[in-house]
Amino acid sequence: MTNDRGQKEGGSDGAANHLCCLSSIVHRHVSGRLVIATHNPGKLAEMRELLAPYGIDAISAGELSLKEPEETGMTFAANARIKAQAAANSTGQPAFADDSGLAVDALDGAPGIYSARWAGPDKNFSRAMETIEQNLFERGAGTPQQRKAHFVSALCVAWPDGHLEEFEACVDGTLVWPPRGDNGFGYDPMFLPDGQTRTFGEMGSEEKHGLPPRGKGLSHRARAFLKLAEACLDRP
Ligand code: ITT
Repeated sequence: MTNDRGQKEGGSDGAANHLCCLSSIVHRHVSGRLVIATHNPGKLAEMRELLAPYGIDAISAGELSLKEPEETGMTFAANARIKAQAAANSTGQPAFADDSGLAVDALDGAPGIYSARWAGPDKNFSRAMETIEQNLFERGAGTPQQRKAHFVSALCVAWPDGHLEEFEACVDGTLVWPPRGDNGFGYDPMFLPDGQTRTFGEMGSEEKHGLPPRGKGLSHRARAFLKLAEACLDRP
């Protein structure tokens, strides 16, 4: 049996299982030019910052006038794959995509994969945060314990030959109201990561990423990126 990455899986045959284990640990190295398959300027800036120390020549979907594919997946990983594969196929170059969002426990994981859509066509995240707050109010979620949430980031690098590298991570936190800080993007001003006193909106990007050597990765995107870097990038 092969999975959707073209890798062998399952089966009772010992050799096949051995192959399966090997294929899952053999990662493809990322070097040279990488298309950043996002149309979100906040995300683009963060992805560029994360890649900067690795000597990757990053070019954005916007600079290449790539069309935004429809995100029809039901998971973050599926949507990251759709975006990376669409960009790799239309440019003939490896492409890097992030699908991410905010999952609120008291809202049964909403907005989740629909986090961008809650901001409407004009991408109004003040309104999206108000919508979340209104929903929390209607559910009587007032205490910090009732306002737990996590950000998720699924990263995918896709090559035109079909090879995929996929990584996912999250960061837990609490939603504050009113929102605090003007830094970052999206829902950052209402997200207070566990163990911190400042929201992502109050942090500079260095603090939000929390990368080594000072940190172990703080934001969902930085944590997923560290997994990618470990598997596919040369040490800076
Ligand atoms: P692309 O698909 O072009 O990359 P997008 O904004 O539509 O851009 P997503 O579908 O992944 O991207 O939507 C994720 C949304 O979740 C995004 O618009 C943000 O509002 C929110 N989000 C993700 N990561 C975030 C972060 O680090 N800080 C704040 N909000 C974030």
